[in-house]
Amino acid sequence: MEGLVAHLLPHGQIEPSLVLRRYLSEIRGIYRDQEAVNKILREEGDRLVYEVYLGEVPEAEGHVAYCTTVIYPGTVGDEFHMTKGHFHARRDTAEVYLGLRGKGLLLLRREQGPYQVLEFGAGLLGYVPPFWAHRTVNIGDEPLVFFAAWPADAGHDYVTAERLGFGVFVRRLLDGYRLEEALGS
Ligand code: S6P
Ligand code: ZN
Repeated sequence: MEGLVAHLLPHGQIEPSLVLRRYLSEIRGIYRDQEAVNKILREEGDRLVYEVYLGEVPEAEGHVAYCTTVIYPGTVGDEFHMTKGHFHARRDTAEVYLGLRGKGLLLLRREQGPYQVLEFGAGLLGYVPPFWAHRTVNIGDEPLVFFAAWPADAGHDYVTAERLGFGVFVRRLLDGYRLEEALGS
């Protein structure tokens, strides 16, 4: 491929890019309160939780993949909107996040060992080391928007991340959030 310059638009979209939209019905398994999921689907219909604007780069060794993620504000029960979360299929690959807008948390965990919770958002740069699964949570009242770059041949393993979870639930409080340890993490 040739070099390119893409546009970063005011709401965080990249142009050109491939847009992935994650709706609640598709990612419902990440939420603890399935009754709350059912209630939303029944009363409001499906809900757009987050979007990914993926740069058009070959998934091949040597390339750097990049995207922006826009997580809309909201809760499901008392849990905040968040990404599905994943390990990289090639575990020895890292990733860099740059917060562009909003307020969030970066949840990290290894397959064995402790988890980590980092405050992340506009003006902050997050580093996900090799071997750590990662999930982002929007704990604010506006979209959480961030840019990410990672080795393009890393691949994504959602299955292991779903099976292990991230060790904590992030619950909304009137004036912020509370972390609640998940059983068996
Ligand atoms: C890709 C990177 C992010 C996420 C995006 C959505 O390696 O970590 O671009 O893909 O934030 O999260 P998820 O867990 O649904 O892929
Ligand atoms: Zn990743």
